[in-house]
Amino acid sequence: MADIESLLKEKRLFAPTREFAKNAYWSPRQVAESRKLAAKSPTRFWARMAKEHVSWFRPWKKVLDWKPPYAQWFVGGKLNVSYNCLDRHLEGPNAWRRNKAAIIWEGEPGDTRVITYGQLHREVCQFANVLKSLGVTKGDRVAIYLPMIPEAAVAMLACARIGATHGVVFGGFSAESLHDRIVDAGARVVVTADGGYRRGAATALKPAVDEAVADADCVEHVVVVRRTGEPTHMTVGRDHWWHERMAGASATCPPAKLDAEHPLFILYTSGTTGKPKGILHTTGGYLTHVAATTQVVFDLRDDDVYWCTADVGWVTGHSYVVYGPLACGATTLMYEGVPTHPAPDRWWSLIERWGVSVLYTAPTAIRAFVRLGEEHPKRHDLSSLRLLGSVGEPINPEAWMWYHRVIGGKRCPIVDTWWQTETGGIMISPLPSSTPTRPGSATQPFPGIDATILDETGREPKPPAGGFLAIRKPWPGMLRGIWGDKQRYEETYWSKWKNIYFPGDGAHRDERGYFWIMGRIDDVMNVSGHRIGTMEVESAIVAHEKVAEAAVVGRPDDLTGTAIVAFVTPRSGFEPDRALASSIRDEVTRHIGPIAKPADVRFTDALPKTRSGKIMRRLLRDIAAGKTEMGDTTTLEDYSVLARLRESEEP
Ligand code: 7RM
Repeated sequence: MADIESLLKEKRLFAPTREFAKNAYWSPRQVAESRKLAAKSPTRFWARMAKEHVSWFRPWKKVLDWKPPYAQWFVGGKLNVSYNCLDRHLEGPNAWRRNKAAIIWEGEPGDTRVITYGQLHREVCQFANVLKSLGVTKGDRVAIYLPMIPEAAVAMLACARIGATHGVVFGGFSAESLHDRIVDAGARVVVTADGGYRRGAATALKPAVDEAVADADCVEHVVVVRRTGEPTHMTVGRDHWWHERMAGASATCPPAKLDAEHPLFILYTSGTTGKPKGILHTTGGYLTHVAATTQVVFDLRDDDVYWCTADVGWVTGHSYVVYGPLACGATTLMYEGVPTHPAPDRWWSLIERWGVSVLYTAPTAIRAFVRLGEEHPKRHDLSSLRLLGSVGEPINPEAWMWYHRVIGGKRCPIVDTWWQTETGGIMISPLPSSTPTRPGSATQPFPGIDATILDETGREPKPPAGGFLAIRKPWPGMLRGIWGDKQRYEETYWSKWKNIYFPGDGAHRDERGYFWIMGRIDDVMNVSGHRIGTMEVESAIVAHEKVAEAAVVGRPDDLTGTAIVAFVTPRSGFEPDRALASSIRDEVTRHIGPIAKPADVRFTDALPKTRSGKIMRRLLRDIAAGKTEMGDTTTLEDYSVLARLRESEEP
């Protein structure tokens, strides 16, 4: 049952260039040494990372206290995340960073801000004092509901400075979603803005906050950043303008000396059923994991301009826009708006103008750019780029090759990084100086991460083979629980096998032992007894020259148990006709075999996605099965897609 067949045959291998290996933060020798140390003693390896990448006020007494499924890392250690991201870049040997850009920000309308480490430190201290003046103390929760503006990072770091636990809620979520998260976390303060810019227009945020807090008794104050300047209703006594409060705030605020296990943030992630889970992360282990992986996986150096395109409302924004890069003393770029405003080349223009050297983005964005055509990136000088990253979904080999050729100019290594909100940081990824990459594979676990594949009974099949992804040992960035729901934590992640973490993903390991993540296990289809990952069929379909994007699901079938249904978006300029449907089936047969040939090919101009770009296959399954009642659709990016999908049919 557990075997997930891998039918894709991707054999291309891209070795790191000698040039890259020579200059890397971790040379191939250091990679080999780290792997050796981590294999022998993961705790000694992580202790080394904690010493190298994090500054401590007081050293820990014990690296790991593991009472399954509860881990405590760096027990007895004291530190502060905001000190690590700011103060330590202003003193001692790194004092020169005071005037280095910490954040380069560009608003959608084209306004820009460059904030140095010295300035960021000042703003964070001031806002920490604003929070204190509103009665926020250590352990209190603060909700952050902001667009992609620097104040989002300032608010997060200010919470971290005084030991308040933040809960960032993506600015695209509705008032109802915001309400549920505020109430579940018991937030005393909400930090928001009048609005932000998206697709060329000012979109209001404050009305959603007013609605969300109307019957949320826990909320005492709301702080509002003025971003758009649109008329905004303020409730006297409860609501305060950010700029007014900041004007009177002192810029002196000593960082709280916090326990390594002090709660840093709660981030909500939707489960397959029921209400969203508040994933809890703490201080010392989390920072060690994200600082080390940022430095090593992205090969970050002081002269890099690093751009992770994720929103701060998503875990990637926490770990790899804010905490990881700032802990490394790097320059991190933030962009407020959509990739296609005012024109489809906005991202490439940003990269050219700011000299971005490391780009970290999601396959969904890459596929959207493939669809828009190469002429847009081709108009720009992208030669500043030296490393590319991918996260969020399996990247199909077709998109990988396009990223490599068109964006990376065939010279940049690509790190395909697998991880989750729950894991805190990167778990499986190439190390750019050393790992030969294969398009579509996240390759190998990071040192100190004991990842493998297991079957239902906990047996480890010998590669090449498929199975459930499993993490056998605790790691520093792991979630410490689900806020307020111990039982759900134990059941969701720790009940499949004894003392082994189950991420919910299926994976295949090839003859090199490389990992090929097949996505959520609920996305695996069983066709005539063959377990086929949706991702493989999608990869084959997207390899068709006239196809931009595809999502594949199963629907019940009397004969085969499950029949494959493909929802396909053609590239612009190509007719969605019968000839195309039939040549798509041929393409799948050629790449995988007739077993994977879709029974239905339905053309559509858009697919239902979450706001972080993941395809909502659950909804497609309902549509494919002809259901009209949909489950939870609150995370859907664009509601109108559903109606159009229901009408899509085989030509
Ligand atoms: C970082 C993030 C987690 C889920 C995870 C997977 C999928 C993420 C990859 C991937 C294949 C990857 N956090 N996923 N990265 N699948 N290759 N490189 O995305 O909590 O929002 O999602 O995303 O299914 O379980 S998340």
